[in-house]
Amino acid sequence: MTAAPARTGGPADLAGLRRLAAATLDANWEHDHTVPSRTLYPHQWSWDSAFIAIGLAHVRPERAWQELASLFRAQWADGRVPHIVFNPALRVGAYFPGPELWRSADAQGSPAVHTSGLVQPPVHALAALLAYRRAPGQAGLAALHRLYPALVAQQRYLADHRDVAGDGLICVVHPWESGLDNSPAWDEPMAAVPAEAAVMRAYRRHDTAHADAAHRPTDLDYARYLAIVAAYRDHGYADRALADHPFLVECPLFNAAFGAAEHALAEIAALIGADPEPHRVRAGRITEALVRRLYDPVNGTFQPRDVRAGRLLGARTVLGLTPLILPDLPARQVDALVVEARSARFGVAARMDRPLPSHDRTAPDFEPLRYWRGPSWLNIGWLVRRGLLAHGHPALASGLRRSMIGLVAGAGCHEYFHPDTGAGLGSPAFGWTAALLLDLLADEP
Ligand code: 9WN
Repeated sequence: MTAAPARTGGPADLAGLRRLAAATLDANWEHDHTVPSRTLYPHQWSWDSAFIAIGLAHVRPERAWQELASLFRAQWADGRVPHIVFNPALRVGAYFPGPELWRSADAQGSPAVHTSGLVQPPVHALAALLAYRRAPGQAGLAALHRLYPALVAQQRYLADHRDVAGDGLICVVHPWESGLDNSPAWDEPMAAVPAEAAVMRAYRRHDTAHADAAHRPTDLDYARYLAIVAAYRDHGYADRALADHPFLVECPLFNAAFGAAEHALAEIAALIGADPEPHRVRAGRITEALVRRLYDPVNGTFQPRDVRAGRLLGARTVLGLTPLILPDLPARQVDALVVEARSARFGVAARMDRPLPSHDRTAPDFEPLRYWRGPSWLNIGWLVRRGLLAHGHPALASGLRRSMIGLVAGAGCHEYFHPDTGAGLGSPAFGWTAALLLDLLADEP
């Protein structure tokens, strides 16, 4: 198999890549936020906006703050930050499922604008901190002051409403909340959700009109996605009745982001004159719960927990590596994750011959073209690289960085990439790919 393209040598190449990424973010800017993609995802997405703000801080810092501010204007009264904020100017059918399916206006505490009722990994406090570090100054500090209470409320919503098992970890109630929608991690709990692919005949999927259907979730996946949305929506998106909800999973990435957010909030609190201590205490508790509940000592990686079935899920996906972003992850788990990252399953190396896949490339259900079932994604690589740097593995971090830059150099700012050839897949001109590339280019080695 061919390596990820290595056309990243000279400064001219790098300057060209920087221009491409900045132009992509400019082209996706929509009055007060950035769309992930003009074709596939024309509204505002929660964790996309966080990653995008990190990139915007390099080129247009004022937009980084606008990006986060516009997202948090759609925060619900209970503190949840919705995973989609719909742009009212777009025609019906611009994205499926649109506002008519979510019906957020009928739910208590929803904002004036239409949104989904789900959340996504809380990477926003980290994004705000990194944006500030990249572009410090009065405007940034004022933005941190404004954002801090909203970021605290986001964490409080999760802690107070989503710790369904009472073990200190957050449950995702839909695969869309994980951000890795059709990851093999969710195959088991999804198989238990009653639905038939035929229900999709009643709807028009928007994604398969813009991307190859073979690269996207299946109709049966979508039928189940809709069934889970309906179950949540029909309870007014209230979390009281979650014990009977059809999908309840503790995800390692979501919970690692939840813990990393407390670490970031501690630093933000110190910057704006608030008390960092409660954030440090909470961060420590989250890391401890993650290790206790989701670490699998036999496989030496983190696995999601199916709360309904009461057991760890077996698929060995890239989700398992992401707790590396926690600065206080104990050495035993760090060492195990480094072994897992370097294994043939994920191939992280000082000189990588192929990009980091989203699923164990030795597994029988590895699919190199289908979305989160194999392809390589920049946001995940960016998180894993941060973790490797934080835990003293600069050579591996540098190999991963070069591999990610090589992907964009070879294929452009695609949504995801073929995990063997590096070919661009999904949407071209994708927001977080452009944004995180800017961050990687600025952050040597
Ligand atoms: C559903 C916007 C989002 C990302 C997710 C990614 C994909 C949506 C979809 O696109 O999800 O939320 O329609 O497939 O899986 O991580 O935030 O880029």
